[in-house]
Amino acid sequence: MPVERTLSIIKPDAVAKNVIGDIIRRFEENGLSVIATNMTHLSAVEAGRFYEVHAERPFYGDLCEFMSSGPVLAMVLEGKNAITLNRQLMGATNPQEAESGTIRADHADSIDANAVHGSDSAENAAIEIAFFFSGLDLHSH
Ligand code: IDP
Ligand code: MG
Repeated sequence: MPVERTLSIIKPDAVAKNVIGDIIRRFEENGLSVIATNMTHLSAVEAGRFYEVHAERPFYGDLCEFMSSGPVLAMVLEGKNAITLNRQLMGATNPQEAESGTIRADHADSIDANAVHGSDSAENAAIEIAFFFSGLDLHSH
């Protein structure tokens, strides 16, 4: 399995619930390393740029408002099969459909306030990592 990098975001709902540590523990216990972090509070415009692929979806406005409602923790995760592994640890977008033991099953309240973001492909991981980080900020270990 290839070593990959992926972007994870702990969303405003999970930051507010004080479960940053629990989420990072799951990543580390499953073989992913945190190689960059950035706690930031996105503006609605910045959230809109990040989620531009969803601009035509009916929930886009609500999504941008939610993602700019409080601080988030953006991270780069590195490890074997990191993109798919992170998506597995996250669980389904709708927490009611998320497998038990996943981050969203345990910490998400609804399909919009769903605790975490994770890149869905290698191409999007590269774009999303570059949105938050420069190459100088990535520290493999
Ligand atoms: P993902 O986060 O599991 O990759 P996407 O389909 O890429 O899911 O959607 C991006 C984000 O948009 C979701 O995490 C969720 O916060 C929000 N979202 C997706 N579908 C809906 C919906 O039907 N209603 C409200 N919000 C949604
Ligand atoms: Mg997505």
